[in-house]
Amino acid sequence: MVKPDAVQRGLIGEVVSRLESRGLKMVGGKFMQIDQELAEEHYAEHTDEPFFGDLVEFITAGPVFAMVWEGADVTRQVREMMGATDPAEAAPGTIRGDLALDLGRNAIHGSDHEDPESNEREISLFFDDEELIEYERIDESWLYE
Ligand code: D4T
Repeated sequence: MVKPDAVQRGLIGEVVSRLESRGLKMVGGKFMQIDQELAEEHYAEHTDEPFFGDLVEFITAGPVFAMVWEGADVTRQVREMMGATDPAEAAPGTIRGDLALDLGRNAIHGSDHEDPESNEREISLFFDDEELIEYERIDESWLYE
C-alpha cells in the first residue's frame, strides 16, 4: 500500500514502477480513503502500542493506493524492496531508503512475510474477490525460466 504521505508526495507511480519493473504482477489496485474502523482493524496487532493513535491518524489522513501483487516469493521480495520499517535504517536502493526519512512517514506498507496469514487477511480487508484479476503478463516466459 502506498501510504498517505507518499500519495501526497506524488510517489504512487514511482512505487508501482519499481514493483512492475522487478517483474511482479499487479492483480488488484484501489485508490481509497481508509476510515477509522478499517484502520483499527488493519493495525489491530498494534492496538496496545503507544504509537497506535498516531498510526491510525496517519493512515486515515488522506487517500492511499492499496494493491495486490503476485510473483515468485512475492511477500518477502516486496518486504526486501521496501527496506527497514524506519527509513533512517533503510538501505539505499530500497523504497524507504530512497523515498522516505521518518518512521511515522514511511511511505509504504507491505504484508509481513513472517506471518503467512497476514497476506490473505489484509487482501480480504481491502478487496473483494471480484476485484482481483487473473491474467498473464506477456513477459512471463522472460521473467521465469
Ligand atoms: P507497516 O505495517 O506500516 O508496513 O510497517 P512495518 O510492517 O514495516 O512495521 P510495523 O508493523 O512494525 O509497524 C507498523 C507501523 O507503525 C509505525 N511505527 C512503528 C511507529 O510509528 N513507531 C514505532 O515505534 C514503530 C515500531 C511504522 C510502521
